[in-house]
Amino acid sequence: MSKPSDDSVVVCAPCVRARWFLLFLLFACPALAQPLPPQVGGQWGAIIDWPHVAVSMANLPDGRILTWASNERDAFPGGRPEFTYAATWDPSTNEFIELPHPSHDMFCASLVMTDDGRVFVTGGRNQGNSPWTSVFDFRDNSWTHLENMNRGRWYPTSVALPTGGVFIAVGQGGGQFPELYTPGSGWELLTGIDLTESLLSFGFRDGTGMWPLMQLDPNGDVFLHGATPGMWVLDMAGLGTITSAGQHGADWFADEGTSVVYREGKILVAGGSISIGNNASSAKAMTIDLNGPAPVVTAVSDMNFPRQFQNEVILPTGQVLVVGGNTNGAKFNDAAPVLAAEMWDPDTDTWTLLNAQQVPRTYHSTGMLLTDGTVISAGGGLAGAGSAVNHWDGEVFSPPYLFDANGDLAVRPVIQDGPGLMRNGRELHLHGEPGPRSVEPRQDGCDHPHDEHRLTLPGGGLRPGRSG
Ligand SMILES: [Cu+2]
Repeated sequence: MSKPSDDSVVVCAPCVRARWFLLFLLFACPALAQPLPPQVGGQWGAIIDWPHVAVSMANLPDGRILTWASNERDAFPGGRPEFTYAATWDPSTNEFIELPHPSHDMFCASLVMTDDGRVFVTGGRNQGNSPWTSVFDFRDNSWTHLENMNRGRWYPTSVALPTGGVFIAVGQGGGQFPELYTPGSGWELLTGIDLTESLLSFGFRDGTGMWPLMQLDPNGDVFLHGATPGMWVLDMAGLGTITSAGQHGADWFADEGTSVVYREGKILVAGGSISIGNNASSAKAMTIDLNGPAPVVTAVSDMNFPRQFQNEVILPTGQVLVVGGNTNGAKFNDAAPVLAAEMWDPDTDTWTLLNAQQVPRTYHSTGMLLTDGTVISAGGGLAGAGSAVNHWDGEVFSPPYLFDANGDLAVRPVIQDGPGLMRNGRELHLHGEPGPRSVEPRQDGCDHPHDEHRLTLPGGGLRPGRSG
């Protein structure tokens, strides 16, 4: 008997509602969650107490994770002395080292990793929109001030450039001109790049002009792709130029959604709001391919859940893991969290539902890949003392690839030798057992989730397992 065609299936509104209700029971309601086997749905670990609400997070070259909150561990009052509660966490020992910044409140600053492994932090807010620039050096656990930016910036987006410089744009107080940091010569306003038409004309409502979605393109330029309707290429040469690359045409508003470079020159944008006027979350996603003469935008499958404030993590397999977020799009609000993780496969354009975490990870939550192939999902809140939406904790997720067909921990491949240092554009040679074909030499910063980069190497995926 032939299979009925798709259009022979009548989908009624109550059926759709019933499907959503079942999904909710299975994945959004922890008391009723039916965990999938670990080789199918991954596995969440125990709750790890954290010394503050981890609003910002960076991974360090030695495997530790650096996080921070603001001038309080669970709040961000203005007008205080400049100070930030910060700490490193070592996943291998579960040891925290408190490393507060004594003179820069990095609350909702922007951060990137420089190619020497330092965390480069710009802006924030306390005594006003902050012009401060700080770097954290993992080698001696030090915070150091660099030269101030020309403008104070709160909620800016910064992009690390292959030249070693850092680009930064907008943020509250930042105005229409971005800035370029050049090692040795400091910050310069790029007055050739006026962001009025692309960003500021849309106002700062719902963060439209803050945390713009920006990624490095294959030419070393900055590609601006939202959350406003236009796409733009920003060239740093001289005082900079901005060139329109058309409209992405998305019929949703990706503000407070996520943008990640999942392959060379290919961006995945997912979630955010339904529209500028409707802040409820969207399940929609699209890819933007920057490898040709013009950006190619493709609508891809919807996520299983609408999400906003979620975190996306590029896995060593090249798949994209999505954790947390909420469906109502409300800030400082855990009324409608999405607890189930899901994973997008770029080869098949499918979103696979995974097991549910215990704690809502909504506004001000963070997530990142760890060096052993697991993922940390932490934070959420910073809503003031006693607030139920403050989450001073994190959870580690072991993706399905860490398990064998029986659900036991898989055998971990061993890299036998390789270079201690890898430079942009150079070949990397590794020898390993049982023959890894690609690695994940990435470093990230994550705050309000919007930037993550993956250096893709030709070949398949290294499939790590957990040792011990
Ligand atoms: Cu914030």
